[in-house]
Amino acid sequence: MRSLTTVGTLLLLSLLPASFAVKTHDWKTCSQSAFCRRGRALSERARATSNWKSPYSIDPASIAISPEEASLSASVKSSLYPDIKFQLDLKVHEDGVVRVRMDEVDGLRKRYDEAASWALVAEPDVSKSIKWQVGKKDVRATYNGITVTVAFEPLRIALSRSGREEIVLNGQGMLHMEHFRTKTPAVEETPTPEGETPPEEQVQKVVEVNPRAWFEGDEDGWWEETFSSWTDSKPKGPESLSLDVNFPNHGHVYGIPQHATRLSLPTTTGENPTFTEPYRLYNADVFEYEASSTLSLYGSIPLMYAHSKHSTVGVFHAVGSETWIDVAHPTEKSSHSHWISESGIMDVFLLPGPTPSDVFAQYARLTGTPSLPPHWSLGYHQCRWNYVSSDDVRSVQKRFDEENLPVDVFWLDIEYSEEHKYFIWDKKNFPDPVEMMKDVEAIGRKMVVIIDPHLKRTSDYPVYKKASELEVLVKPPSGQGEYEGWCWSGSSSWVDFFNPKSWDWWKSLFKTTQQGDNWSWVESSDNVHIWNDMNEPSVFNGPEITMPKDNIHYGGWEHRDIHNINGMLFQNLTAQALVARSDPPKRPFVLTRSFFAGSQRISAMWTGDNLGTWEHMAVGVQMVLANGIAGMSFGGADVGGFFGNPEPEMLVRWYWVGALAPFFRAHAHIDTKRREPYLLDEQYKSIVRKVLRLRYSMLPVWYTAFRETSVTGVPVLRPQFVMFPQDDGGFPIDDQYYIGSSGLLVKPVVQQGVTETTVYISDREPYYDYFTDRIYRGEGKHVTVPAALDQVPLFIRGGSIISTKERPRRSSPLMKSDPYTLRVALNNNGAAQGELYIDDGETYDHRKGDIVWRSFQAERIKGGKGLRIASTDLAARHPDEAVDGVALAKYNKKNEFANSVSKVRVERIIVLGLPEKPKSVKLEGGAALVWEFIPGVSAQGQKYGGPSKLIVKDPDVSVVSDWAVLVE
Ligand code: NBV
Repeated sequence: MRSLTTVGTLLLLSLLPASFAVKTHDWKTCSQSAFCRRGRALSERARATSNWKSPYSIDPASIAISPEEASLSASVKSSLYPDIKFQLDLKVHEDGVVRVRMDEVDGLRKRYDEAASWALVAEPDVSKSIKWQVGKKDVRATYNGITVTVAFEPLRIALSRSGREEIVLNGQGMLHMEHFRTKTPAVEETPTPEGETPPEEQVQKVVEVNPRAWFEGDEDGWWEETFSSWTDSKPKGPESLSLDVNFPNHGHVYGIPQHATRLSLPTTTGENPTFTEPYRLYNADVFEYEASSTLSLYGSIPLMYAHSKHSTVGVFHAVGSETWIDVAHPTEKSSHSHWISESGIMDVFLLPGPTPSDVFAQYARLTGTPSLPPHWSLGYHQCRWNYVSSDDVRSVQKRFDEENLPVDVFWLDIEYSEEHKYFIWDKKNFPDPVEMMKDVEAIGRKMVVIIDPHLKRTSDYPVYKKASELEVLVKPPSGQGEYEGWCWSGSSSWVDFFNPKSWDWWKSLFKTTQQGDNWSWVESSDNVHIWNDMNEPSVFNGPEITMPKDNIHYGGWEHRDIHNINGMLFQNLTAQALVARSDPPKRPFVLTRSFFAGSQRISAMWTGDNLGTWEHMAVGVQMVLANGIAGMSFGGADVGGFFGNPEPEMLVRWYWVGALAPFFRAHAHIDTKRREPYLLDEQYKSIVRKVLRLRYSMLPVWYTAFRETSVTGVPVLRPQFVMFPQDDGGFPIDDQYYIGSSGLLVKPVVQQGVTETTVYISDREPYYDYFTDRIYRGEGKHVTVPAALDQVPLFIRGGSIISTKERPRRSSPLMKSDPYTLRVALNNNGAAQGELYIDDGETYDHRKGDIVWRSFQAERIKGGKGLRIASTDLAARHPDEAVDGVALAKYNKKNEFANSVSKVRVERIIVLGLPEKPKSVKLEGGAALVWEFIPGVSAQGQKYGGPSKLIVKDPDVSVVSDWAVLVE
């Protein structure tokens, strides 16, 4: 059964301009983008000219150093434009990060300089102890083994450690900040009467106002640019910024998501590049995107890491405009990159590392850590475009329950709304939304409902009407009135969230109780959370399916200046609205498609409209890793693939992939066949049930990993180079990863017909198969492991203690009082450790110290062969350690939450790898315990050995108290 609105959507899908069926030719290549073309022309000329030298230099006499702080400023000139002034500012932050800003001074216009104010969590503290020393040829600052050197002529900025250059700006001389100019009067505008020559001063003026450096060629796309049928009016003229960023001693670069490509970024220039186009950062709704490409996707994070055995460093450029980045590896051990942005100042942060954790912490101090998500949002999410009625939702829920398939969240896509007027229920199909939500909430489940940013332009839509009255809609190039574009709702306008006048109003919309005369979403519930789609923004009839760059935002800025930041503001205000909705506030869940640096503070993301193909399944894993190391830890790809009808084998594999990703949601296009797991034949359904149960049993692991990233910024999913930064065998590996600090290693299977696969093991520790306990050892090698459809290669690294909850339930809130199982996987020294974090999972009480944070430690008993397994209070040891980015005011050992779970016990302890059968197992200072011992299987004659296994049954110890079990 399809609703009327659904039919409307299908009609719209078929009516969309042919260009909506986007293929790569619908997206600009670098040579079709004038500023990218100019940037690449510059790099080509620089490379082709043997004595190429940057025209930019510092006037040493202009150097000013702040006496209190490590900040320095200097005038910069380009020999090609002696009359144009630039200013360079450098600051060394408390944590050693270096900020490099450059802007034009006294220019004809102002460059956009607010990207950092949206990305940064706060203005960073500048070091008070580091001093700059001015020399004849350069000025430098030295601290912690690092030297930052700013050479005067040509301008060159280098960060070195122990004498080795780690990051170099303008080392290849490709810095070029296009200054503002006056448009050359067109001949038609000032016609010279026939027979007369133009007055001398007019010719003079034209030449003077618009000089051109020899490498700039003609005025290529300076004042207007046409792509396909769209013309960008470019009223400000050329204002792009080109900069080379080199890593002379690092063979791998990672980051700059989002692209469908390998984690270690393949080359785009140099000899035999993998790709011919630069990586593009320009938030875009790319229909049926390719599984291997440098093409822009929905989100942009201008952050690149460089890695080698000796260090990890990073570069973050706070720029919100379209940016193209070329990558080359001139040698195996060095990397070059060339960044070309359309507008904005230079605002580059050099992150000195030297370890991956240091570099993540440095980036997190700038842009924030991922916020701790509500616990339920780590459960399984069931989505589809669309569940078409409230009864449809109810029957889907019923089928999940009948089949004992756990699920936490049901989602509603755009067809719940009347004529795609978001918030407004289509009452024909959803006559009782509040009742429907209550039915879903009965066992603690939640709903997520979509709110897109396009507002239908009709006065009977209260949301559009109010936005129009408040004059908070994005304006067309004239700066007057409302920009009108085409999206799901037909003729639409978009709120300009850069306008502070929109903020309180947007927040008020989500109130579930009537607010005076103002419209708010009373037909909702505090248990409804939000999905923000199409926020690149996607505009069906706009250039490259987005907003024209010459549209006008608050403050008179053009859309071009803020395009990549735009989606984050929508996501941010929506999350704030959910927080403001209830008192006391609950943690919001917002899923966003578009994102920017800083989005991790606000919400989860997904990789958009993937295809139901094995290639997409594989690249999805790589994309989730790449987004994760750039801050967006809470990510996942649509399970099953958005487009297409995956065969059962593929769907099952995709469930394994999703269950081992931070965000786990199945989703499907409106034209696909229904594919909820209960529809599968029994042989596949039972595997998916096992997968879902695995996910739910591991929720303690996921939540604990999220606590850590919310404090340190170290990503939840950790690729090999992050775990083993000195093992170069792991640097290119992006098809396996570790979950937080848990010691769990995952190798998702993303190929058809596979019964075994290989996994790379870097270190000397034993790796225990999660399901069979078998031991694998690698030490720098790939080992073959079984991988039939009903299993996934998942291993516990020796030395880890994993906490799980093993009782199958229908939703995660039902698991609150369930007991824990601890798996102690001993390392080569016979020891192990792990941790567990719990809080109420919904409110902000954890920021008041209402938490349980335990350490589990297994250590050999001194002098003997025995083992002591102990639980101690980690929070008590670190009472002032930040949780969720906010310092704990006071950790209260007897806090209310801890009391509420004091009866939750550990029901089983499994110890893997004991050298021999113990004589006794007892509680320290207490009773003997019941246990079973299964001896190890020798590796002899077999492919792999299995460890011994001790199962301690119901030690009856509380998860919140200190205890120790003695194995002797
Ligand atoms: O809202 C409809 C879809 C949604 O299901 C999908 O997840 C988004 O990525 N949306 C895109 C718009 C239509 C895509 C063809």
